[in-house]
Amino acid sequence: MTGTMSATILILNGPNLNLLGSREPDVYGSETLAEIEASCRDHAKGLGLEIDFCQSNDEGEMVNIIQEAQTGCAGLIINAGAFTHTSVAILDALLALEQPVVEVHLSNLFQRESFRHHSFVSQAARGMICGFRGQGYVLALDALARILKDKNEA
Ligand code: CA2
Repeated sequence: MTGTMSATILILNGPNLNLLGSREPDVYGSETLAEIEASCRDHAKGLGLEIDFCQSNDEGEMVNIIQEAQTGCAGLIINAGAFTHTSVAILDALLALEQPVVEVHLSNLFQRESFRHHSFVSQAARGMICGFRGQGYVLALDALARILKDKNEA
């Protein structure tokens, strides 16, 4: 990254995350996805980063979005929703991506059903933040900002 242009972080959300705020606030928190996006925008500004925030219910579309992230973004934050536990296609797309990936989940996966304990995404991620509800996205932005800073200084 050169000059005054700031780096863009892609924040990709998977299936059903558009429903946030409406049901299961005890598991996922009461914030809507739009409110989480607003906190991310606010926090990213303080870090000197731009964000591109999106959501898809479609596995193939998520693969396309991850492939497109190879150009034009400096890092990826992903909450792949239920595809976390099922999708080798999303894992393969993430493994092909050169930019750093941070995985986020609203809920603490390890306090939930055993099928949520395994994540394909984790195999391609620098790290995972789970259990902090919407705040996890802000923590992931801090983690990526540090990774990018270290990379630029190397
Ligand atoms: O904790 C997370 O962030 C999850 O990625 C959320 C996924 C779930 O399948 C993962 O195991 C963990 C589901 C998101 C569904 O969100 C809803 C929100 C409100 C009402 C219904 C679903």
